[in-house]
Parts: sequence; C-alpha cells; structure tokens
Amino acid sequence: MSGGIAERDWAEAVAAIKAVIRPGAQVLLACHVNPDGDALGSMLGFAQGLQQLGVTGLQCSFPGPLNVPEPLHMPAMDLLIPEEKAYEAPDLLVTFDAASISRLGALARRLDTAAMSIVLDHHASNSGFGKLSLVDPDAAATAVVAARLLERLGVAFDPAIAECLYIALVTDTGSFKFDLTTPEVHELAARLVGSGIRVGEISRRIFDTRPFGAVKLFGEVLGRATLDPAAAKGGGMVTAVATLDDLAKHNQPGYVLEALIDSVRCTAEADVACLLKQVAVNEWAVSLRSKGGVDVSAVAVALGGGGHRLAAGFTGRGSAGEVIEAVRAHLA
Ligand SMILES: [Mn+2]
Repeated sequence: MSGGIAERDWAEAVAAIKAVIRPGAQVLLACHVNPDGDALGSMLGFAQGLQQLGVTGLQCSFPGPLNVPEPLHMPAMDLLIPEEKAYEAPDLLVTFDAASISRLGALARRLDTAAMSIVLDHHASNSGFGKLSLVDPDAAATAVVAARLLERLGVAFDPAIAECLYIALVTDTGSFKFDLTTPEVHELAARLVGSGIRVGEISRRIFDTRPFGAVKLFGEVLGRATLDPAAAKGGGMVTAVATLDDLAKHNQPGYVLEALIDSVRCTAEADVACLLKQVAVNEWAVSLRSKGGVDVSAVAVALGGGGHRLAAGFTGRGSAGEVIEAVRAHLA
C-alpha cells in the first residue's frame, strides 16, 4: 500500500508525527479554501487519529469564513478555528487536498514558519510545496493517503474517524463510481463501514437531500443549458450557467450548486461538461468534467486553476460568454 509514495517518505511522516506526541506541541492541520468533502473529511478524520495517538495542541483550519455547508457537517468540527487564530509557527503543519499554495490563502505563510510541514494530496498538479510531500495522483481521494498514514501510525478507525474519512471517500469517488475507484478504495471503505457508521444516512444527507427551492433552481439552470456538438474537437460540450440572481430568486445558498454538475455531465452528446457558478459580477467558479476524451485539468491549469484529468476547475473572469469562449478555445 505504498501507492507510488516512497517508503522513506512514509517513514519520515510517521517520525514527524511521533515527534509531536508530547505535551505543548503545536500541530496545525489545514485544508483548501471552500473545502469539499475530501478536504474537510480527510483533515478532521486525520485530526481525530492524531488525538487517539495522544497529540493534544491540535488546530484545524481553512482560509476564509468557517462556514461548512450543512450536508458536510461531520464529527470533530469543534476542532475548526478561524485562520487568524492559527498557530503562527507550529511544530508541525499538515495540509490536506490543497493542490497548490494559493489554495491555502493566508495559511500558506505557515509553510515558511512551521518547523515541519507535510503535504497530503492526490492532485497530479501538486508541486510538492511541503518539506515532505505525500502526493499520490492515483489515489481516489486525499483521504486514501491520510488513511494509509493513519494505519501506519497504528490508529484504529472508530466511528467518528470513519465517518469523516468515509465522507471524504464517497464524495471524491462520486459514490464509488469514478475511474480511480480501485480495490484499495473498496477495501478502505469496508474497514470504515466496519466501524459501524451508517452509510445510508450519510449518503442521504450528502447527496439526496435538497430544499425544494434548490430543486426548482436546478430545473431552471438546466432548462437554459446549451449543447455545442462541435466543441472539444467534435466530442461535444454541454454548458450551464447559474447566476447570483438564480440563487436569490430561489433563496438558496451557493453551495447547493455543488451537486448541479452531476446533472449537467450526464449529457450523452457531450464529452465535456462546463458549469459556471457566478461568484460576483464578472467572476465565475467554473467546473469542468470530461468523460475521458479530454484532459480538463490541462484546460483548468491554462486558465489559472487545477484539478484532475476528468474533473477540474478554475476561476473565470469576464462575462459568462467570454469565459465559455475561453474554455472552448482551450478545448479546440
Ligand atoms: Mn480530493
């Protein structure tokens, strides 16, 4: 279970963590801005594993306001502290699911001040910005890497740890449907489920619960979706645009749109799906998906973002039409 990560790197990570199992040690865990299930779940699962080992002075944080969307509420959220309160110079910093320094916002400064830093991630585009980087692009989730390290440390998956890691795994694998859903993923899931967590309840909460206003909102945004069969070298691209006005009209918070890409990307006639979620005037959070014909992370990286071959994103600036045209041009 080395997963492409060198044995000496695992050993160094284990040693770095054992070194902070002592009173007074300051340990800061950080995940990326606007955390998703994997970022938050791998971080909070790992945090509880460290607590089980006897690590005490533990903080968890991410950049920006500490708002966690309700579907992602999970155990150990009481460990979350705002970025301003994070240790200035922790003994150990561990980052989760952050593909680049910019994804850590102001917390990135701790990479310079921390005595030791470990980067846990699975993005191929990760540049390895920590003193030690455990990055496995073949891992379905950062939680897979985090779980390997916890198991090497001898941590037992209790239900609270398991729930966090399971949420990370189930969200990043699209409920065990995506390409990187390996036997190892299912074996890890089996160990997590074996702790006694309730997978039906977790899945309902995360994937199958949505306010009626969001159902109507989805219908409206999907009703305006457009199909461009010539885009992506003839593979086809489907595009949908959700504006702040759409959210306001249906009185919905932005996070309800996270699930919308799944309804867009199922379009049979398009290899590429592109969803624009308005953040501000002329600013869009753009999600890209491919069924395999195109490496959308290359497009996202070219436009200032990042991600995986089949799922990536970037921040688009300009009108919706301009942003879509930029994506089209990079797919041509
Ligand atoms: Mn991830």
